[in-house]
Amino acid sequence: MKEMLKNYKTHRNYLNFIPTLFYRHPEFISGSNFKEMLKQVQHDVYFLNKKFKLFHSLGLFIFFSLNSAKAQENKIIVSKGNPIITDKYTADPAAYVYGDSVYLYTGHDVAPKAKNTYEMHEWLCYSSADMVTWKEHKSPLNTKDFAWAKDDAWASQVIERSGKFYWYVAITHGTVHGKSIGVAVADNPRGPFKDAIGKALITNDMTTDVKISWDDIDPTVIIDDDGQAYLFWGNQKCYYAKLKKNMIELDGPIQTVNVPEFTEAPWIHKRKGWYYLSYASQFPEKIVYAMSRNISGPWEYKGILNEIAGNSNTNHQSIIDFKGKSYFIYHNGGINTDGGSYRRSVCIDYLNYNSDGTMKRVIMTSEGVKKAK
Ligand code: FUB
Repeated sequence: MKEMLKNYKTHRNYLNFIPTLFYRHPEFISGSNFKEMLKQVQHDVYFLNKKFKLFHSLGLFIFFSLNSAKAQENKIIVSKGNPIITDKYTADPAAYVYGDSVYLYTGHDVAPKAKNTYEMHEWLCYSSADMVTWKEHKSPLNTKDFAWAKDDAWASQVIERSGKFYWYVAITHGTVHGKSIGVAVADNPRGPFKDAIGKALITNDMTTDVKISWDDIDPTVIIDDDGQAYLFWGNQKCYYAKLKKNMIELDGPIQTVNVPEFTEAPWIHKRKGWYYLSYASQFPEKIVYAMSRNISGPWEYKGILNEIAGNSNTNHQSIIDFKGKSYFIYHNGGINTDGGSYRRSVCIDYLNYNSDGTMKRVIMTSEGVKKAK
C-alpha cells in the first residue's frame, strides 16, 4: 500500500486519480478480495505512470519543437560582414524594397559536403530596416507548393502589384522536360505564397532556339513607369516578354535580348531614365551589364560589374536603392569550411554610379555594408 501511495505521489495529479480508483474498484471499500484488488490497482498505477511519462515527454517534445520553429521563424541575425547569413547556405538573392524595409528572398543550398550538384527545395525570406539586422521569416515557398513541378528551388524574384506579391521562380517541371518558370502569389511580402495559376508560366518547349533543358531559368521582373510589366529570364539566351496586368499571363510573344556572352542570372532595373540589364557572363561567372534608353533595346554593353565571386562558379546579383544608397547583393562560397559552388552564401556590398549613369565595378568586401539610416 505504501509503495502504491508513493507511486500515486509521483503522479502529478494523484489527488484526482484516487476517487477514480475507488470508482473503478468498489471492492476496495468493502474489503473483499483485498489482495486481488491491490494487484489490480498496482497494475493500473503502473500503466498510468507509463502513460503519464509518455504524454509528458510527448508534450515536452511538441512544446520545444514549436518553440524552436517559432524562434527560427523570427530569428534576428545581426550581420558581421560578408557573408551576411552564416547559419545556413543562401543563394540567388533577390531583394525587394517595400515600405521601410528590404525583403531579401534567397534560395537555400542544402547539398551535403561531398555533393557537387545543387540541392535546393525551398526559398527563404529575410527582412531588414537597415541592411545589417535581418529578421528570418518562416520559409514562405517550397517546391512542393507547385503541384505540377518536380523539385529544384532555383533563382527567383518577387514584385508587388496592387497589394499582391508575385514570386517568379525557376523550377524543374514534373511532366514537360526541363526547367520552367512558375509564379506564386501572396497578400504580404512574407507570405505564405501559393501557386498563382496551377501550372507553369513558361515551359522549356516554349523556347526552342537553345537546345538545352535549362534555358528557362532565372526570372527577373520589372513594372515600368507606364504600368507595363516585363519578365526577363534565360540561360545561354536572354528572353523577355510582356506580362498582363494580372501578372500571371504573358502579353505578347517571347523575344530575345541581344547581349554578348550571356550565361544566366539577368537582373533588370531602371534608374534615372536608364534601363540596366546585368547578367552572369562566361563560366565561372562574372557579372556584366548593358544599358539602354528603351526596355526593348538596343542594349549597349558596358563590361564587367563584378568579378568572379571567390570560390563560387556562379555569381547571381540583385540591385536595389534603399535609404539613399545603392546595393549590390550577390553570393559567394564564403562560409568556412564547406562553402563553395553548391553551398553558397549571400553577401552585400555598395554599388556606385558614375555621373553618366554607368556603374562602377563592385568592390567585394569582407566587411560588407554599414547600417542604413
Ligand atoms: O541556384 C541555381 C542556379 O545557379 C541559379 O538559377 C543560377 O542563377 C545559378 O546561380
